[in-house]
Amino acid sequence: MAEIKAEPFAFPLKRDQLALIVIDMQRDFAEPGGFGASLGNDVSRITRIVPDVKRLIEGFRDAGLPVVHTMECHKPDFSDLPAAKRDRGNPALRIGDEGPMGRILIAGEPGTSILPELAPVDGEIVIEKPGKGAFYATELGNILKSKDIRQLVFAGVTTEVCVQTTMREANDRGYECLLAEDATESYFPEFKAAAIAMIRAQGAIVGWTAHVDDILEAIN
Ligand code: C5J
Repeated sequence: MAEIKAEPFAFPLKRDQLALIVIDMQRDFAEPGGFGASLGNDVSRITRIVPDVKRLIEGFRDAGLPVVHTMECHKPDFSDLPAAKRDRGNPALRIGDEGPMGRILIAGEPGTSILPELAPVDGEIVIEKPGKGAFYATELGNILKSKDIRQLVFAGVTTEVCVQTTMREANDRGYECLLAEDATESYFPEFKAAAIAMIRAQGAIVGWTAHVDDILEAIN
């Protein structure tokens, strides 16, 4: 059987059931003036993974495999933004406030868009999600079901928040999940390391982790 070199053991690859999910590679998390920076984070940590995320996306495109992009964002009238989320933390700019790249994490604003280097191409699925998990209040589950996708490779940010939440949602829904270690990042290196350890602990209790090179070698 085909496999991807992974931890804690090889990932059993079913190529015709595989898709890539790229979580929230948005300007608001990666550029000065966005949401991540307004929370006091060093956003340069996020931009450093862009070349590896790009290689992974291009590898899936070359292999003819589906690529799904997610964007964390809310409706301009806040109807999908609970007060508990807007009020959380102590940011210089809250979700919905006007910043240098438009209203923070609001659909259609410049800062909410995906980084231009990683922008979706025609035919790729883009999921706008109001939660941390990409299955909550979106069509993602139905879309994957309609394409008979059963295995998911994950990339994007941040490892311990939206990436890990979506992996856990996917695991509970029966998907086999693999995190691309060098194509995900956190503002906190210790949280990234902990999330990776948690995901693959206890015999891949949430999923597997692997390097981009090993994933690309297996799918192409
Ligand atoms: C956060 C995300 N960290 N995409 N969002 O607020 O992980």
